[in-house]
Amino acid sequence: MAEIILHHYALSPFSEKIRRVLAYKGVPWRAVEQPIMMPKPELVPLTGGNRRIPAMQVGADVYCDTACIARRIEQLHPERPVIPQAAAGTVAMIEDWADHRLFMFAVPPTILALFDDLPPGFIEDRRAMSPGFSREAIEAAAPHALEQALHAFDQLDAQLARSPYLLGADFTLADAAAYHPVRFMQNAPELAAHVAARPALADWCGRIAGFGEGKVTPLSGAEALAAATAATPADVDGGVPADAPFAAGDTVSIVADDYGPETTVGRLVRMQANEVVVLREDAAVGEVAVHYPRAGYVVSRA
Ligand SMILES: N[C@@H](CCC(=O)N[C@@H](CS)C(=O)NCC(=O)O)C(=O)O
Repeated sequence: MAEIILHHYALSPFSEKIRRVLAYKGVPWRAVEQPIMMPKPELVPLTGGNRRIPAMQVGADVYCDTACIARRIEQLHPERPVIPQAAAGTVAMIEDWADHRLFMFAVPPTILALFDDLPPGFIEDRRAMSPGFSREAIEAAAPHALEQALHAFDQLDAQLARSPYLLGADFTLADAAAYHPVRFMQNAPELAAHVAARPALADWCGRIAGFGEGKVTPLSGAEALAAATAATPADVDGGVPADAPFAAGDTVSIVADDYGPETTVGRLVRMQANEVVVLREDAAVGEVAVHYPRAGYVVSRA
């Protein structure tokens, strides 16, 4: 089986969600360090447009969005499951809350606290993804966002006082999703104090951090592109059901419904309840299959 290549950067909260899953499972992976801002010339040839981090590559199959990435990892490496079958729906609902709601509460206070350490051009770069993103907007949003994040911390703390992980005795993807916004806030000492003040939440963070960095070895962006060029898409079965809004072979475009206007355009090969897959040709890497979750993405005829 081709190796798992994660395109990430250290500070990326969503990458941390996936790094925790890989570390928990003990799955070996290769890490490509991507820039924190555009341009990303060793990522975009793989995704066809999407700049968001992380992206996972397995040969010439490219998985965008952590919801899609986590489910493919679980399929490839079912040992030490993080999406137990009997709780798959609950996991997905907590994941959606954490990735979209808790994360959006974590961003303003954390960015404000770290503002002076941000690289030059960061705000302008992120404004291209989220119109209106500015220091003034962050300052205006931060008090309410922090209050909401602390309310979520209280809920997590109360639950974790009753069970080591959110769904019981074992770590699941629900924990990975709820952990990454909390971990992101811990980068600011004044926000980390809010975690430390909640004993069950702090212990849970310590347990998840304690998985360690996992079996990771670095890979250059050029090597990752070469791996895609050398491979052919392997995860493209499943087809498109007759009642789907598109037919196999239709050219469609895929774009996130929250932030980041970049689109991926390709020929539809799979459209299932949870996943949409297109094939596209790229001058740099040849044919690649690009995978997205259905949830959170708009698919339209290109
Ligand atoms: N829903 C996406 C969100 C990904 C996301 O927002 N990633 C951030 C980094 S943690 C990002 O791409 N920021 C812009 C960038 O890195 O260029 C997922 O689950 O993967």
